[in-house]
Amino acid sequence: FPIGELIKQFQLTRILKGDPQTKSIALLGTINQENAIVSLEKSHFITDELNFQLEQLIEEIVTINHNDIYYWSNATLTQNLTKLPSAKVNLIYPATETHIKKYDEQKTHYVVETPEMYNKYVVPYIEGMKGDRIKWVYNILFEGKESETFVHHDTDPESGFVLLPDMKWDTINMESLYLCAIVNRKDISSVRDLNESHLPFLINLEKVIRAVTTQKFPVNSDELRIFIHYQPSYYHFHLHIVNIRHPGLGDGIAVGKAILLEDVIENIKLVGDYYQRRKIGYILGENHGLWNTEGYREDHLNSIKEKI
Ligand code: M7G
Repeated sequence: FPIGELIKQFQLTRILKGDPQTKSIALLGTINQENAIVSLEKSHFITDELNFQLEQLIEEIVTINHNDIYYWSNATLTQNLTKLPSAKVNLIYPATETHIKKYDEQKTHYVVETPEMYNKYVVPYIEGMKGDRIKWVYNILFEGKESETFVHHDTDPESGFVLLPDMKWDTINMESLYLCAIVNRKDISSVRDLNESHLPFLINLEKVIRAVTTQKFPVNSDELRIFIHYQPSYYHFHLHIVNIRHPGLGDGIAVGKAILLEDVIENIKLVGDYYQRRKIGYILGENHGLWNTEGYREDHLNSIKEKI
């Protein structure tokens, strides 16, 4: 597995973003003169492994100070690559401009997208974002990539999908369980494409995901958050399946980005063309391709005018 070799060659260009809340950092650099992004995230505690033996968890400890009944200190923790890893390290190499922009620190805006804005700006944007950018999706669906990790694979071209560990998950800590379901069909780019004709498909998807996930992992059905993103990074229909205890990295689970699958189903049940007719609000970074599309910003400002 070459990631260690690649990381050794990594030459730092600059820090893209650091987040003390998630204890993560994203670095831009080069490997063999090509751009690379390394993201590091410190691991959460795995309590069942430790069995709550504090002395096993703490390797070295030094007092900072104490006052009355209060003590504070710094410590190093026991770590173990297979059972107690100290960090999760992800690499994108070679990284494209789109990747760099996505991981870079940037100002964000709450955009209210009208159906007209969707047709005018988002549809052409989506077309440009297919192809090479979702190669990893087709690798999983049709080329057997990551197949050793599949939790579920139904090859039916209409109703089938793959359920597998998301690259955000360390695959060890159940509290941060994060799976990704990728559908075989290629005709759904985002929630905007979903209507009443998709109801049986979506209902079945949710049912199978819940059944398989709870069978395979020590998690109950009412401990799962199943959602999609709008705007997603990749315009091939997929779902995020996450332990409700996990607040997620960054804004992945925040309103203004995540939409519960159940909400999608219920909304479409009530109004078949709900997602074609309504305005949809979302948080968008200034580096996003849409924000930099001619006319988009003006239309966004017009669409929020009535709210101010
Ligand atoms: P998204 O909502 O399109 O974008 O979700 P986001 O990255 O802004 O959340 C795509 C999901 O697929 C994310 O949760 C990614 O972590 C995950 N993902 C992306 N890639 C490139 C891979 C991959 O190659 N393998 C796996 N297993 N998951 C991936």
